[in-house]
Amino acid sequence: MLNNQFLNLDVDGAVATLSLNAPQKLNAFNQEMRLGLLEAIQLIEEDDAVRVVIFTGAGRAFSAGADLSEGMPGYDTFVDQCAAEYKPWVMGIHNSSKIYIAAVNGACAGAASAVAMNCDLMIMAEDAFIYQAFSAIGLMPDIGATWLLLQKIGYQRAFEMAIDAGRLSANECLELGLANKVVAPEELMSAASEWAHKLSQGAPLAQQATKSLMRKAFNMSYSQVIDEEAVLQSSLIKSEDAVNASEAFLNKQKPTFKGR
Ligand code: T3D
Repeated sequence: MLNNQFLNLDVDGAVATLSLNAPQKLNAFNQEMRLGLLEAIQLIEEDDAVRVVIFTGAGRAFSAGADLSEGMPGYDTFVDQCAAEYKPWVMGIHNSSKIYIAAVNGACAGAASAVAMNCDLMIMAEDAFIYQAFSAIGLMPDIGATWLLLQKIGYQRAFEMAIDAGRLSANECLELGLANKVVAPEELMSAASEWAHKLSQGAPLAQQATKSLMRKAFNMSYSQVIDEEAVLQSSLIKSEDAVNASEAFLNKQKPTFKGR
């Protein structure tokens, strides 16, 4: 049970929805929210019934990034603050066995852009945008935004976005491959929920193996990836789910996956 005034966590079967909840400040990350996110992501990870997580923001924005009215309460340096209040839960999403879908409504600025890009999938409302707000206030991308932008949109575009406080509309995000889907604002949460429930019916072991390898494949050679795929596939091939799904295919039936 999560008890944090700046976060809502709802679980509906295999789908959890984690909402940032400080709409008056466009869900800017304050300290209590950041510490709550660490707790929320741990709670979700420990819940075996949850397969897919929708990460979104209450009100008219996903999040405006760090709460600029707060500074760094309790820390001398951002190195310490980042290590204690951002990195653990951001890496929690990166390493999670669950699928995270960012459902981006309205502004998604600064640190929040890193959080959304770090999710496994992204659905955006037509009027949403990703905003590299950092340079507008004399900062550089953080919380992994440098790495994420480079990986996703290439050096020239990433550099321009970073140094020129660039904004990408939802449709531009779709074209660039940052977003998977764009929908009407009023359909965002229903479309995210429908997608999440559909994914939660997929093969859990295959989904987990795919995420774990895709999250590290950029640091591996082509040859190493082929070998690692073969190791993971060897164990998937012998799983009850894969054996039953092949049988179901041959019998023209729909498979049911149990994660075994
Ligand atoms: O310090 C550290 O922790 C270092 C770490 C940095 C990581 C970062 O994330 S740096 C980037 C921080 N974020 C920003 O610089 C974005 C600031 N916000 C904006 O540029 C705009 O708000 C938006 C473009 C996102 C949306 O614009 P708009 O016109 O739709 O809304 P608004 O009127 O600017 O904002 C509405 C309210 O939210 C307003 O409060 P008010 O006047 O109604 O009382 C505004 O002050 C507040 N708000 C918006 N963003 C933040 C914020 N309050 C605190 N922190 C914010 N980031």
